[in-house]
Amino acid sequence: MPYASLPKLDYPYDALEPHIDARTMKIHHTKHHQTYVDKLNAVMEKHPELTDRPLEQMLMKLDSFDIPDADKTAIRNHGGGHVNHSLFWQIMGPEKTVDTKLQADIEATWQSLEVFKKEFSEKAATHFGSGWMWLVRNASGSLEIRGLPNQDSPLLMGMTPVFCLDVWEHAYYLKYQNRRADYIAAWWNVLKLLP
Ligand code: MN3
Repeated sequence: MPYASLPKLDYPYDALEPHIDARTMKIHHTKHHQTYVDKLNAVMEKHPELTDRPLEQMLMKLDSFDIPDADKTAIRNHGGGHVNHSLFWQIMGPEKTVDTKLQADIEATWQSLEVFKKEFSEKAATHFGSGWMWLVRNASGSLEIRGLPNQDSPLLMGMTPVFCLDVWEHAYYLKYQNRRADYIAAWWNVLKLLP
């Protein structure tokens, strides 16, 4: 049994059209996400003593493991890639299933949903290079917008992921090319948690 496997999507690849196109979804899921799963499994095969641990717990305690630094980096990158994409597929959908508690928390923290979306969108549009924009809960439970590089998970920093937006070029380039801001604007339509 491999440590990790590619999760199935709850919707077909074309379900997020026209905002995210079917070809991007299929390549993103079956090629990019699968590669993170495969490379995570490859490093975990070297450490059978760790395989009874959930990935989230490993990312939270990565520094404490007595394994080579290169293997920690592989778990950070490929394990992060696996948990980040797994969450990304779940927080999107063809129909809204609004989390009213989350919406109220956002409105209490940012005054309004519009102010929050504007700040999140601007940070996502200007995030340098490959990475993700996150809504997280920090250690004291407050909501924060955080941009993280590469496939770094907020779990590495003791933060709890709420939702995330993939701003790697592979997430949007086929449809949007260099127009990352257009991809971000369209993405709010398929983030199912917020109206
Ligand atoms: Mn991606």
